[in-house]
Amino acid sequence: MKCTIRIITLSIAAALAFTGCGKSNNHGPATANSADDTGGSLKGDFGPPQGPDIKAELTSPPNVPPPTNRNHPARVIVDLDVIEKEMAISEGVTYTFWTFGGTVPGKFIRVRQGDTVVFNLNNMPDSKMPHNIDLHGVTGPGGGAASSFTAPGHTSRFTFKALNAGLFVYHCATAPVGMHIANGMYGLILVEPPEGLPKVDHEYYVMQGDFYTAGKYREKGHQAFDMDKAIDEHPTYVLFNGKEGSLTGDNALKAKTGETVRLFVGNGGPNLVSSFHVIGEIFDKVWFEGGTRYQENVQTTLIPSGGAAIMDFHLEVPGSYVLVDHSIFRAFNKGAMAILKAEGPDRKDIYSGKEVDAMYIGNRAEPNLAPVVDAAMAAKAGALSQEDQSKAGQVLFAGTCSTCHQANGQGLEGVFPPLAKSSVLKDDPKRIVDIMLHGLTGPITVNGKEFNSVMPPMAQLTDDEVANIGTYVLNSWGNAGGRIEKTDVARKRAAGPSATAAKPEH
Ligand code: HEC
Ligand SMILES: [Cu+2]
Repeated sequence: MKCTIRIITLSIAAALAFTGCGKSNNHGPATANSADDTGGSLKGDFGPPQGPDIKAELTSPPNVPPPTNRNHPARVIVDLDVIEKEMAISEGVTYTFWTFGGTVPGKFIRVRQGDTVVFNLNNMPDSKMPHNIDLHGVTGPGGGAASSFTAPGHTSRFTFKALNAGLFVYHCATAPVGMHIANGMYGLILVEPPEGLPKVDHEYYVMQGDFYTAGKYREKGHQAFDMDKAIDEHPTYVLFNGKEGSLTGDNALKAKTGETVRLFVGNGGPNLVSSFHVIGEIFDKVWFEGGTRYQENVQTTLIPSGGAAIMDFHLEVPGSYVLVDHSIFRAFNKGAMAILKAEGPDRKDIYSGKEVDAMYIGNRAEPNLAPVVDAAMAAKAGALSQEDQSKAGQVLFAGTCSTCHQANGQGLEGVFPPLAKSSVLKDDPKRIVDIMLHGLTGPITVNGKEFNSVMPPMAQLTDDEVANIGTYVLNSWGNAGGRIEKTDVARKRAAGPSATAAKPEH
């Protein structure tokens, strides 16, 4: 069977004679690439370690350690600290993460196939929990888990030989395992094939994870882990590198046109499978599932929970490329978005231009939510002013409403009604709350002109957000002023769709 596939491939390519069959491809069907050009290798023990011990260079995301550049197996010492710490998960939202090395995902580890890895796991004295590590690149029961179980203030050591090349996930496997992973305890270890990977200009480390907080998406303040949401697989956040905005705005990944970029992408889960995609790019090569073979010319690659993939692509056209989980609500409503910024001269022959990124992703790429956080802090201190609310509302309006009603509130002739000097809001200012929560359909006359279209409900907004947007709109563009309080919103939300809001269609 393998033989037949091989013959077909060859005959299409160049009508070559029946030669290759049998001597190669004993570990998978032939694809466009043969065993010779994948940089691939079989399971292998290349003998005892040679030369002096090497201390592994570990990097924090999105950085990747340099290639090992070795032609022999070595003894490599890995020192990894387990640190429990509070960090931002979104603007103005904190979460107590459990980490390998102080970041989510944990430190990137890079070794060579055949290396003997001596692994020291140090659990910080101020940790509250015991932890351990299961590396998917380990051959042996538990992947290191039992041997590395470490109480707070203790250190464990175990040694393994990296027999298989590939990109592997590691994670904590201490009970409750799901909770340890959901709190950020995962990372990647690359076991290079003996000959290394093809050279590229940039290598980056990106890892997806799903998070379960007691509060809603972007609800401010410190958020606790929510076990019920985790069991139900209903994440509040789906993130790259543990924080909304970790790879957008000033933190975007960078490259130049004419360069080749390699992404090492892992998925820590604990629950979701990622449909990983880069908007506006095609992966030239994907080492799917982090294995030895690559697929070519791929749009979206599936990365299972506890899996990884390597993708290479060449940059031709300058601009912002958006990395997303193409299960797309996760990108726009749960944070699964990162940016790769490519600089260089225009290539109008390949792409005409007209930057539409801003319309596509709204404010989600820019970490400019500071006024929103300020308003949340003020509200907490009991000193929220109408001014604070308006400033926060302006930022939220830009991200949520301006696509249709436009940044200047003028709407679009015949399609989206104006919010500026709105006659609807003049008659009933608080109706804006109903409209945001429940949407609006059917004929409506605004400033003497009739509209008959659909505004979808914006139920994903928190009560604070609705109050702030409403206050902003009422105090902008010649509207009559006034203020929407959070309690107004809570009341309307509890009351359900009123007569003024969208009615379900029958
Ligand atoms: C996807 C496009 C879209 C988005 C996004 C949107 N709206 Fe609307 N909005 C509409 C449409 C269409 C109507 C008219 C619906 C109809 O014909 O019944 C409307 C009507 C309104 C009205 C009543 C008419 C008027 O002009 O005063 C208000 C108020 C309003 N929207 C506020 C908002 C606010 C605030 C947001 C952001 C939270 C928002 N909209 C987001 C499309 C949108
Ligand atoms: Cu743990």
